[in-house]
Amino acid sequence: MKILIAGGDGFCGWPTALYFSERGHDVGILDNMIRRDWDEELGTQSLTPISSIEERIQAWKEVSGKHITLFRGDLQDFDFVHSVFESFRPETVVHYGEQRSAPYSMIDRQHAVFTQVNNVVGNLNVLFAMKELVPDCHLIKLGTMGEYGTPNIDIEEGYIKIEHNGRSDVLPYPKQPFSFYHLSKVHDSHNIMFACKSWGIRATDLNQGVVYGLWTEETKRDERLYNRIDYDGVFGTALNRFCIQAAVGHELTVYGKGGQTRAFLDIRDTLQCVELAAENPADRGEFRVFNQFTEQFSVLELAERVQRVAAEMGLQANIAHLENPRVEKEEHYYHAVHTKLLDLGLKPHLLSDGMIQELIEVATKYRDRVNFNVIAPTATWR
Ligand code: NAD
Ligand code: USQ
Repeated sequence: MKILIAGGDGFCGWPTALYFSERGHDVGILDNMIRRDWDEELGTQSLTPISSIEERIQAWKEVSGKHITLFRGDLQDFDFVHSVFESFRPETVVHYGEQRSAPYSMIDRQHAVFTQVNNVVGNLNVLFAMKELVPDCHLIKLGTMGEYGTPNIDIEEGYIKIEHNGRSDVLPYPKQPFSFYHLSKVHDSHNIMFACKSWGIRATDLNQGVVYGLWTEETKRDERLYNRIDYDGVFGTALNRFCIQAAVGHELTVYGKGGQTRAFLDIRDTLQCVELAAENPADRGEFRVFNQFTEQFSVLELAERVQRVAAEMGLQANIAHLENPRVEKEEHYYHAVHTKLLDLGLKPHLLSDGMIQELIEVATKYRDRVNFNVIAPTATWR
């Protein structure tokens, strides 16, 4: 399969590129490396040292004998996107290439506008390039479970049957996103659904939960292949952050009561899910939605689990209940359906104490790279 990974230098994209390359697919990476600029803007860096994209691709060639093609440029630039699709002619596009931090999108007007323009325009450019150049190509778009918010009813996979005044229809599930970032994903979903209906595009929207973990079989193979992992208050996500905090002796930063429940998955399952979607493409004109996660946890439950594993390792991790910088429910009903990927054959890696221990060990190894000043949350929703 010719597969283009947009955002292929990122946390999910880089291991995905290696995973498909290892399995014999012809892989292209499209990325403008802007994620690395945001590290500079925020005064932070990945906990693990990461090589430049050129070094990464060269190292992969040396380690595996396999070639990955690099397209360095901005998804917002349609001439660039057009030229990539014209020369590479992908059969599958995995689209990770967006600004993905909710706090980053809430810093101020400029960051909110940037996030929505970057994400919505980039995604539209992909859709137009597909329509014009590769109409049979399958778009696998990374969405988010945060599109749905926390309704007081079960969350279905993309659609819900509604009865109203004696009539019924299957309609897109109501959206109550958590941030301007999450809203950009809702806009993307609507644009993709419309393109499928109007142009016969095939698309799968993967509404992914919070991803934890670091290692995949491929990224472990050489130091130059290491993946990035974020711990700062803007890009770091709940479980990864707690493990790193435990390792460096920082209190575990639970926001508010910690009853916020979210959907989670291991990064190895991100790759498995994307592979399952790629091997079982949507039909022409079909807009499929899969809820991509394996388990749900409350934030406090995760902090307590990290605290217990850390204690078994001889580390004392205290839990702090910080004033919540976000506007979100801290106690709520949460039950999201997630059967479609299991039906396709997903074999989940459920959260284990071993995974938490491994993350704490990695963070201990790289503790000198941690800047304590960027751990606290800074962006507020109010
Ligand atoms: P990341 O920030 O590590 O990677 C995103 C990559 O996209 C970066 O390498 C960045 O340089 C690139 N990019 C951004 N805008 C671009 C543009 N205009 N042109 C070209 N490249 C651009 O993010 P990630 O954690 O790997 O997330 C990947 C995708 O998965 C995102 O769309 C995100 O919304 C979604 N997702 C992530 C998580 C998670 O927990 N990490 C959870 C659910 C959904
Ligand atoms: N939280 C804490 N303490 C922290 C960090 C987060 O209590 O130190 C809480 C937040 O308040 C929130 C929950 O943990 O209630 C999740 O926050 P997060 O930062 O781990 O994740 P989120 O902002 O939701 O975003 C991440 C990714 C995003 C993806 C989303 C999936 O950055 O790209 O879309 O997870 S989901 O959560 O399903 O929307």
